[in-house]
Amino acid sequence: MNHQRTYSRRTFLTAASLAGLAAAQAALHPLQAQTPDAPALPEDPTKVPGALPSAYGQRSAFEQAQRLAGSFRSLTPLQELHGIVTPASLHFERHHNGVPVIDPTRHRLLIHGLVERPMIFTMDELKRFPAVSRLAFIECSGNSAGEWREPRGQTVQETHGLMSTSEWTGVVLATVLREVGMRPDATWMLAEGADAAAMTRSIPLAPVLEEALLCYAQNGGALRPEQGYPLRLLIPGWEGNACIKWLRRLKLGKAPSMTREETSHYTDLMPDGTARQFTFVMEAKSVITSPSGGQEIRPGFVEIRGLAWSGEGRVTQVEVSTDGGQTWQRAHLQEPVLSKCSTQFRFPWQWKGQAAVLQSRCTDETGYVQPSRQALVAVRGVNSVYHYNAIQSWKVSRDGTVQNVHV
Ligand SMILES: Nc1nc2c(c(=O)[nH]1)N[C@H]1C(S)=C(S)[C@@H](COP(=O)(O)O)O[C@H]1N2
Ligand SMILES: [Mo]
Repeated sequence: MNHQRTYSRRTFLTAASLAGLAAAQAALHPLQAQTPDAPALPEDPTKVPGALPSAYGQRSAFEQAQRLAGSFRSLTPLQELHGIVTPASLHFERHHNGVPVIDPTRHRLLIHGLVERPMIFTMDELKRFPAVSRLAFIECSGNSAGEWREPRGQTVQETHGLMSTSEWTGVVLATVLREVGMRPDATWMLAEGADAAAMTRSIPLAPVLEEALLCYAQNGGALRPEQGYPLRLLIPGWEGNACIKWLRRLKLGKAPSMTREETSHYTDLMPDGTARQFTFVMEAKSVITSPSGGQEIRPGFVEIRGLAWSGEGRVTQVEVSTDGGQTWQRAHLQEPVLSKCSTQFRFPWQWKGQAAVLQSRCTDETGYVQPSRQALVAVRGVNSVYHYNAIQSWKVSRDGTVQNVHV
C-alpha cells in the first residue's frame, strides 16, 4: 500500500515537471505540505485494525471545516470546499426564530384559498407524486451585506458564506396545484413556515409554477433540520427568503385582495430614499474562494479557484484578473455548468512574489455582467442591505498573505 502511494506520487511529480510545472512540484512537496500540529498517525496504519462499519458515517477526525455560527445564521466555509456541492451539514442556515423539531409523521401541508378542493397533505402523500431532482444554489439576499461600505469580512466564509449548493428532490409546485384545482384567477400565493417565526412570503405564481419544488430531500438524504425538515419550498434562483422552510401552508390568492401581512416581502433602500420592492432574482455573482482572505500562498504555481452563479440561468463566462481589474482572462469552467446552480471555475497562475489584486467577474446567459463595486454603488448607493453582487477583490501582499480590499 505504502509502496504504491509513494510510486503514484512520484509519477505525478514527474508528469508535472514534464509539463513544465517545476514550480508546482516545489509548491506541492509533501513534506512542506505537512503542518506541525497535524495529529500523529500510527507508525504503520496497516498494523492497526480499523474501525468496523457504522450505521451513519462521519467525516475523518482530521477534517476541521465548520460553519461559522452567529445568532440565527451560520455561514458555509466556501474556502474549504471542492466542486459545487455543499456537504449538507455545512449548508449555511438562516432562520428568524430557531430550528423547530418536527415529527414528519405529524407534519401536514395545507393548500387553500383560490382552489377547487382545499387539501391537507401528509409527507407520505407528497412523496407519492412524481419527483424531480436538481442542483441549485440558495443565496440569502443579505449575503455580502457587510461589504457595501467597507471590506468587512476577513474570509470568503464571512463575505460570501450565505450561499450554498445542494441537489434538491421534491415535487414540482404545478403538479400539486393541479391536484387541488388551482383557479384561473389565482395569481399569487402565500407560503407559511411552521417555525416559531411562522415566516410567510408572498410569491407570484406564474414565474415559479413549473420550477418551484416542494422539497423533502437534500444531497440524497432527507433535508437537514436547519434546511427545513421535513418540507421546504425551493424556488431556484430566487432570494433565499422566498424558500420557506418547515412549509405548512400555501394560500392561493389575488395579490390586491391580500392583507398587508399577506404580501410580506423585503425591500432594497435606494440612494434617493425610495425602496425597491420585490427583488426576487439573485443576479449573477462570483467569488474567488482560493486564494481568499486569511489564506497564505507561496511563490510558484497557484490554481485560482472560485464559484460563480446566477439566478437568471447558466453562467456563460468567468474572467479572472490578477491586477485589480486592469486586464482580464477567461477562466476554465468546470462541468457541469447548470442553470441557477453554482459553477466552479479555475485559472492557472504563476505567482512571482509581487503584490497583486485578484478578482473574478461572471457573465450569465442573459448577457448580464457582474458589476464592479463602483458601478453597483453608483446605481444602488450604500444604504442597501440586500442584493450586493459586486466583484470581490482579494489583495495578495508580497509576504503571500491575502486580505479583503476595496479597489
Ligand atoms: N420558515 C422559515 N423559512 C425561511 C426562513 C425562516 O426564518 N423561517 N428564513 C429564510 C431565509 S432569510 C433564507 S436566506 C433561507 C435560508 O435557507 P437555509 O437556512 O436552508 O440556508 O430560508 C428562508 N426560509
Ligand atoms: Mo435570507
